[in-house]
Amino acid sequence: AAAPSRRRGAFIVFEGLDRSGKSTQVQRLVDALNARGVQTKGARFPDRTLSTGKMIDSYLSQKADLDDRAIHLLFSANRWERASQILEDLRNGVTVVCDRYAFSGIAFSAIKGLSWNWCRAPDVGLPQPDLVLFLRVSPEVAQQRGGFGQERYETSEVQAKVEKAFTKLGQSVGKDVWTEIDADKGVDEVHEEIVRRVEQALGSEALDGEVKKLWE
Ligand code: Z5A
Ligand code: MG
Repeated sequence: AAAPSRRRGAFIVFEGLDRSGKSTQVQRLVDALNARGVQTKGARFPDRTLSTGKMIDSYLSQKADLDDRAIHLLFSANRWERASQILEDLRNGVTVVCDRYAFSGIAFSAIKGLSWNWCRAPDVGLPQPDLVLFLRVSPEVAQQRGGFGQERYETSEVQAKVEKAFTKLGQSVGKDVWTEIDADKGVDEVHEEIVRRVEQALGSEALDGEVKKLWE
């Protein structure tokens, strides 16, 4: 007998500024989906456990300096190191919820003056998210969640520029994929809003077809 047709998993990405609550909400969503029987795994970028991740970690913690282009390519390579695993999980019906992705890659490099197209090129062809949840936090609220850490990019100047770049990225991928979430609210309220949006994505016909390739 023919095997019953099975829908693939959904690829859900979280983006947002420092302390917008991405890691908190990724964990909440992974737990909530698994609890209701939707097999789900978490992922994160940069993945500091991968070989490229060790160099990225040295750069972010300001132990090492790298050329702007070199670090950009490392962040992209870090995603490619994980891409085949993500694709395999999605094809096996597992939903993948990911903390940051290529949009962070472009935003943080473009603000240094590298061209938009140059920044985008190495990520072309990666698995395309079915849904990007952009957690929008206001600077005042982020400030209340604790001061900036010691890592590179953790300054209000950088965060303000990155915010503009994210807005442009959202406009470039379209409203069916990119959704903004008001992340000034409490953890539970934000989680509920996310679950509503994710339920729509899980019901989409897109999950009957192949995973698309980003920007191809
Ligand atoms: N980067 C790059 O340049 N290129 C790339 O390609 C990629 C990344 C992928 C490290 O990222 C840096 O790498 C990052 C971008 C760059 N630089 N910056 N900025 P990371 O993911 O390792 O670090 P991060 O995400 O920026 O920082 P974060 O502090 O982990 O933020 P978060 O995950 O969004 O927030 P959180 O840990 O869930 O929450 C922060 C605190 O607020 C915590 O105490 C929570 O308990 C609290 N919280 C969370 N939600 C709420 C609500 N709703 N109310 C009240 N309090 C809350
Ligand atoms: Mg985080």
